[in-house]
Amino acid sequence: MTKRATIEHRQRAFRCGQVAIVGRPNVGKSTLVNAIVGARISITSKKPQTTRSKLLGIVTTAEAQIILVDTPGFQTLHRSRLNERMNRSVRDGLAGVDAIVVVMEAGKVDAGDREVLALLPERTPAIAALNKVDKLRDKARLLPNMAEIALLHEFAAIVPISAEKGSQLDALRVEVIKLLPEGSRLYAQDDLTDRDERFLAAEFIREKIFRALGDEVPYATMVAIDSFEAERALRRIHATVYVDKASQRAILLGEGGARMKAIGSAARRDMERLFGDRVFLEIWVRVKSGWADDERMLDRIGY
Ligand SMILES: Nc1nc2c(ncn2[C@@H]2O[C@H](COP(=O)(O)OP(=O)(O)OP(=O)(O)O)[C@@H](O)[C@H]2O)c(=O)[nH]1
Ligand SMILES: [Mg+2]
Repeated sequence: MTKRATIEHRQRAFRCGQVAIVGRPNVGKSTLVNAIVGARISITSKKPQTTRSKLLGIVTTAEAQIILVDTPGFQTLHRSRLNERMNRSVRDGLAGVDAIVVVMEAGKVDAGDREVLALLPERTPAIAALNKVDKLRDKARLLPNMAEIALLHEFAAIVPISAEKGSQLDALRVEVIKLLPEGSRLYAQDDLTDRDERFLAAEFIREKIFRALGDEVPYATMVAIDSFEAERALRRIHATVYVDKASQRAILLGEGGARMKAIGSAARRDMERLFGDRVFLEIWVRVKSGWADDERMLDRIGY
């Protein structure tokens, strides 16, 4: 190798590291993870507290492998074993990462954002991603907003983005890669996530429930996969959706089971897209009061 080639090689040393994505509920963390990874692996909805547990989103380019740690939004309102686990998942997500991306909504800093900023470990470099710029009517608010945020924490960069529209994601990725240590990749080139198909299947069902129903039922819902069999080009999946009360079961089923059927079809289409094979999906709905405080159930789901 000539001297020049060696220098170029050094300049282009491969980087690999873990990046925690944190922020208050509903700011668009999971949408951002999906947008950077380029596949829908983390479920999203208009409702807060959609993500319940840590999940990795992995993206490998010619120069780096970025391992994104999607976390639940930090919970301050309700108390249950599930919520305690969700907060633990945020704290665990922050521990031992190489960098942090704090997602906030462009144009405002609220009390929830401040609570998240207070959790940031001092030594880990952090970037502020100001999401949903597409929603910000008065673009003149952006500069003072960035100035305000610069005073709240020592950020390596502050990048306004739209995870949904895909704007400024390249700029964000460049800033993220700068913070990663040199090193070879930890996951295979084409890995998208650390979670298995079983977990993702349960999550797709939960996503459709979050999207289809009001403010009560999604939070009273948990999805368990009873069996998951891969035959040639077919996944045969049996799932149970648990709810807290009989009234919620009736809402979820809808007239003649129509609502649950629509939820199942939508979830199945997502599974087929991600798994690349046909899916046979059967879903039962059962009542199990107090599941959110049942440690054994939470363990079984992988929350
Ligand atoms: N207009 C707009 N909406 C966005 C953008 N990014 C995310 N959203 C929407 O914001 C809502 C919340 O997105 P999620 O990705 O589920 O948010 P989250 O931070 O992961 O939420 P939790 O997991 O509940 O903490 C969804 O309805 C998204 O479609 C964006 O850039 N612009
Ligand atoms: Mg989320």
